[in-house]
Amino acid sequence: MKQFSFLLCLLSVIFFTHCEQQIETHLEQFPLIPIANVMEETGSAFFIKDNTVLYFDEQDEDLKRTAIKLKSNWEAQTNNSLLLNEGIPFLHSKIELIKSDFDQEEAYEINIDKKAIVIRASAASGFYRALTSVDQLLRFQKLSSNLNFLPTGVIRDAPKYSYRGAMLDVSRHFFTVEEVKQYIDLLALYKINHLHLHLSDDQGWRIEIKSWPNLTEYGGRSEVGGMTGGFYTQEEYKDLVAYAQDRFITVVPEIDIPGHTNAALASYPELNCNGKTAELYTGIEVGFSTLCVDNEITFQFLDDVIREISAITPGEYFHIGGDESLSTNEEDYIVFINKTQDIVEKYGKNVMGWDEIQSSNIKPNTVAQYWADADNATGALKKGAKVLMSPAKYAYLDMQYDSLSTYGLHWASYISIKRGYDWNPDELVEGITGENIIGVEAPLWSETISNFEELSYLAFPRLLGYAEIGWSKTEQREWDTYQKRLIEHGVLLDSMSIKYYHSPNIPWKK
Ligand code: TNX
Repeated sequence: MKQFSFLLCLLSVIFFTHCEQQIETHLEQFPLIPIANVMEETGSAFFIKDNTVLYFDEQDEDLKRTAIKLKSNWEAQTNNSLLLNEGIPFLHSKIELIKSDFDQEEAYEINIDKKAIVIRASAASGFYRALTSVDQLLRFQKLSSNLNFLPTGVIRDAPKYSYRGAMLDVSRHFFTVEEVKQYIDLLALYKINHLHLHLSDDQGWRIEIKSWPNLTEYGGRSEVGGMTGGFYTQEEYKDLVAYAQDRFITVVPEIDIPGHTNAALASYPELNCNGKTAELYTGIEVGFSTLCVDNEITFQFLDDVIREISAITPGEYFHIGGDESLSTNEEDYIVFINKTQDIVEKYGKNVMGWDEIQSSNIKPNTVAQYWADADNATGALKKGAKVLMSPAKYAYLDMQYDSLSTYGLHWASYISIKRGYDWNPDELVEGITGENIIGVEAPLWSETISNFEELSYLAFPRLLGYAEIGWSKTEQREWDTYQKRLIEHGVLLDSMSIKYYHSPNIPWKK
């Protein structure tokens, strides 16, 4: 019998087919994060060989773009070449990209059988999300030193929410373009599709405004604890936006007004009610600064800032902050938000703002970002707006894990990895459910962190949980099975040299 199968194998080698077909595989056990809606295994293996051929319609730009990405990732992960629409079909195994109808742009399906991998989606973003699943499959196979095959079966997947975001505060401490790009790569791996950049605050102004150069020349020089700071030129910002866009991540710029404006007030005396420049600020108090509603120039300033940033921002949202304006009186606050939303509209964007903005006459296309006050969130709904869920008690990446955490604050809560994962946006605030919620965003304020390693400590691994809350169906989410997958992602993060927080509550692999 043995001799017979040896002979058979030899014969099949001669005829270019494979001998390894006996391997038993378990696609369903793959630790995908976010977990897919459907994963069904068929138990065999697709063998990864040199010269696999990727078939796609070259007339279709979405498919072309997908093919180029898949080729470079496949070759980097597997060390095997992937040919684009060339070679002899029945000699080589194949991958195929096919446009099909799906209800959602980001939906996709991956069919793996012994001879072929077929990826279907209706849009480039759907194909991209499929590629990140393939990427995780390849990475985990590699980690198990089995990267000569992939398990067969079907993955059918689509996001729960259309908006899955991460916010990074680059004002309290500045993060370089390279650091932000590194963060973007990781957001992409977990199917996050929005990066909200908190570009201005009391401690520093971080984006070049050509008509108001002192904002960055002077107001960009400070940060919490000192005078290093930094800022992005418009060219650098455009580069970041393009880098994110290439990963189907939309950048949402935030200019926080009317409070949180000390850096601007320190840069231009005319923005202050008393006409005197403020001092640069390097502490971490909030609520002491405000723009001056009575100065005509204030609204010229806002017009210039919003015009310049909107012109280099392809995404639909402009975030105007609006939080903790404790030094602005209520009437002035309402004037500020009302006038500023008109400017945002004039430059073709939709307003996003922290939940406080609902006290003004917000428009139905506004998104209120719920962080602290449930009444504000429901108030926004009454005005026809939608809500983005960022509850500080569950979703703030800058909250400490526990009282021993090296970095972070704890004014809202300690947020263990489990607490960060184990909540449901649809059930958190009475009256705010499904269709009122555009999605989930995990903000990372940077009072206590100043470089990528410190950022990683707070963001990882909790960010993976927010990615799953935003993408996966509630019925699919369950802490015990999530924890098992998370442990595998600990190994994956290690392999990428990402220093995540090794919570002692989780039995990580050594
Ligand atoms: C509250 S959340 C703030 C930020 C701070 C953060 C620290 C929000 C809209 N405002 O200004 O950085 O707490 O956790």
